[in-house]
Amino acid sequence: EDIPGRHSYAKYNNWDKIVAWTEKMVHKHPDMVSRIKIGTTVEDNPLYVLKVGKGDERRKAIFMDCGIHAREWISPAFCQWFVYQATKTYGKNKIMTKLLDRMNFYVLPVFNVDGYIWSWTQNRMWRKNRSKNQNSKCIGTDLNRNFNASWNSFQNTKNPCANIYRGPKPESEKETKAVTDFIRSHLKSIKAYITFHSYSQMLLFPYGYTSKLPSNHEDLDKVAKIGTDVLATRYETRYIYGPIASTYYPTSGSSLDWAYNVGIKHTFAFELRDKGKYGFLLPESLIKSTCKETLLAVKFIAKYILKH
Ligand code: ING
Ligand code: ZN
Repeated sequence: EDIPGRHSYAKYNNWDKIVAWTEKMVHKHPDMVSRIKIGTTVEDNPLYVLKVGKGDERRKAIFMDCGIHAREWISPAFCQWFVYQATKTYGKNKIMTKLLDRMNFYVLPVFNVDGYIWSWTQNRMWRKNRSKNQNSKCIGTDLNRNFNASWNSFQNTKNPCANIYRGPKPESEKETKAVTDFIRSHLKSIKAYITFHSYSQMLLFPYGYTSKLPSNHEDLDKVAKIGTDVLATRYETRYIYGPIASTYYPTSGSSLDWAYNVGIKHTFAFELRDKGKYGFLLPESLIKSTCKETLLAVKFIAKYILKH
């Protein structure tokens, strides 16, 4: 189904195509997919979460977000692939059927909508959202430094012109607030939080703001080890895994640490392909293979959550 100008899972889709795609998924699978508007962005675009699953709201759930950073286009591509594969393989694939019968997935396909549009139309390498900053000509807050998780502790996020600007206060951004409000109001059911970035081929877990290890470190480490092994079975793509601060770099105000600290004990961040050859400009020819291998790891994590 690769028709020029149309939505395709083998291509990067712009925001308009993704919106139309969310409508199509609900229309095609009304018993399995529903669309929830969780808020709006600074530029008044809608923030849509797709609820995927057969179960009612009380079932266990996993929250997944893609596209918190504008230029990481493979990330929204994965969220679309996930919803597509979930609906397509339900009733055929044993594991997927079990997962969707017993739990719900809340999928936010594009977190940073305004930034994503900007990356498509003005500046491919844009990362932040598009909010105006007081006393600065520089635009945008890094949504992944804007969460209330040791927000004030790292000086390098203070400059509005920096790519990792934390914003004037925690949850200052409409996008952050919409996501935290949604998660807080579903805390009883949400048992895992998974956020998708690119690039580096890593599977990360808390903490980013301290080198201390969370109480269930061994558990997280085990899930990440098996998850990355499972991912590699498909195309031998190697991921490294570990706590953010020691595996990647120290970070404050991230969604991952915030979600962990509000009580979601299984939180993971994927840094998808590649390791830098193309970086953020991962060619469209690599979308499907990247999504297929990643789906294996996500299904493994979901199975684990269902069991524990
Ligand atoms: N990397 C992430 C960043 O925000 C990360 C790494 C992920 C940090 C999860 C904290 C939590 O810096 C990219 N490429 O954006
Ligand atoms: Zn990122």
